[in-house]
Amino acid sequence: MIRKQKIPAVLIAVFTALMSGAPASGQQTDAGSFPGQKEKAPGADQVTGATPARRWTVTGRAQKPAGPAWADQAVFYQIYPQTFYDSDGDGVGDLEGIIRKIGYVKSLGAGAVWLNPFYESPFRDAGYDASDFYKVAPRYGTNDDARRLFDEFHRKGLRVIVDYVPSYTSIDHPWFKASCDPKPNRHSNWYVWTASTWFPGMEQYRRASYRGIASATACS
Ligand SMILES: [Ca+2]
Repeated sequence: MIRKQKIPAVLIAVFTALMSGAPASGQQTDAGSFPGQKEKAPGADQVTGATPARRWTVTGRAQKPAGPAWADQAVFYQIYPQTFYDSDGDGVGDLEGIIRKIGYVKSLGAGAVWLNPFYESPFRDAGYDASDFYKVAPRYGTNDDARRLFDEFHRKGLRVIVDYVPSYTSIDHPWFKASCDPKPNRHSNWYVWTASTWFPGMEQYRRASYRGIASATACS
């Protein structure tokens, strides 16, 4: 059986709080519905964490979080490192390639760039499945390259935001591996452990996701 969407419980609680302004945990939010959901059984949209005392409700709604004023009017240029510019000819875009194209990005009128994930990852999910948030994936370069990239963008007057998704990690991340351990430890409840991540009304998405996917076990 596929283990899907292993979400660090602590982090998703924080994320939920940031998005909704609600307390980080231990409080129910208003129930909502998912796209395509025609009817909802009572309590069907509740996600229960690893301990009964910690419960969250996924509403499908979010409020715009507070952010810097400049972001409201900024023109962003999105860069997915892998397919942007390959500086060394190995077939994969890289941070050095991005650095070399800063002038091009600025010439387009952009005032900021949004960098998709460039962290260490097994790349089973386009790099969003980070296995180390503190290390640049070797295919993209080094941590020093990242520092130089930020410095160069700033030197040319462009802002940089990074795509950091703390509510999701690779199954190769040490936190997840520790959470798999049946022996209780500090990471045991960092992920939502459930028999199914699907809710009533989401059958169409479940069928689409499972189509053509072989069975796998995340904890092995
Ligand atoms: Ca390259």
